[in-house]
Amino acid sequence: MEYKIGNEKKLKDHMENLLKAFSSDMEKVGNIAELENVRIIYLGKKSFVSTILRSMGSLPRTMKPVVGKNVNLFRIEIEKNINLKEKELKSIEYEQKLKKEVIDLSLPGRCNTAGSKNILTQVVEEIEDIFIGMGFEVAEGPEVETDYYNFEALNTPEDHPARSLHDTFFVGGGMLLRTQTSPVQIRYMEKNRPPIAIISPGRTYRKDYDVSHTPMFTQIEGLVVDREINFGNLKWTLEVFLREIFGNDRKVRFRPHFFPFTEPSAEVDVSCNICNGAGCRVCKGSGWLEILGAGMVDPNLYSFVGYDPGEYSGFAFGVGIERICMLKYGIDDLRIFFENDLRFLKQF
Ligand code: 2NL
Repeated sequence: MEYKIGNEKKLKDHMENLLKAFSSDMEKVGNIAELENVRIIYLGKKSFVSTILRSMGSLPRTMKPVVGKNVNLFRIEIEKNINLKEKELKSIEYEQKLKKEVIDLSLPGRCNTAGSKNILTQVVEEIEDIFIGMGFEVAEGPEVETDYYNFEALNTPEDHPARSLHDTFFVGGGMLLRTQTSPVQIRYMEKNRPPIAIISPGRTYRKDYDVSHTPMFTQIEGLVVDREINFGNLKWTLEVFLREIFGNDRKVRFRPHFFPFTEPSAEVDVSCNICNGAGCRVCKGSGWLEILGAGMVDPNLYSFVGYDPGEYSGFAFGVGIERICMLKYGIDDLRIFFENDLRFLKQF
């Protein structure tokens, strides 16, 4: 935009024309991008304002204050209008954005369902808490075991049915999947001297599959060894445990049994909570539910871990968690614990 400065009148006329053109350009502006174009035309590097201010140095001395004052007023007027317009456009754009992004508060929210612990884990933790409350420690160990820890050190002779290929998963290299968690307790006794009171929860494995057996199941074993531990201590401990888990009104009874690793041994029943002892389908008419196996640790075992059987005695027990869960919650098929059906799992 070439411009020759004449006198003050000519300069003012020119600026008046420019302002008119500016006003009509501004009327056509509909958005920020268009406003930016107008700003470049009237205030940019090649604009009248910039060109004339750049050439101030070459003006006659008398003209300098005149041009400077008028052009600056002109520039301020243009800037004021552009800034006003910018504010206005921004608020319009903001309003439009708000209208477009309107939130419908009546729409249903996105649901994040929280996961939960498997019922078996919940029951294991409940049992752990009961025994921790009685001064027990929780011990854990490997699921892949040696024949020594799973059988030999547990007084299970070579020809015992529990050692047959039928029951045990052998994984090669002389290793097997533990059939109970007692190996954990043998390992614990090797490393610790009495007094000891431990429980060992964990997964165990046997080749079995029907409504009351799965090839993997969860077991908690317990072991107490000290001076003068007797069968009365075992009875009291298990009665406290069973009343805590099944309710205070349940009766507990001990029946003679056999295990290779305890002598004497017992199976322990609680009174049936469904028929209250009268006899029903769940307790098969007996009024009692078989819950766990237990006994006094066979003194032979102490020779494997270096305890003196003349000095120490102890008791041990083993309980299947799936069975506890089934009886506690009235579940009649054990396999459902491992099928990962959310309709089942979500109930707990
Ligand atoms: C059952 C029976 C039982 C044991 C496990 C045990 C462990 C050691 C020494 C002696 Cl280290 N005994 N464990 C004792 C009696 C019974 O489990 O029916 N389990 C489901």
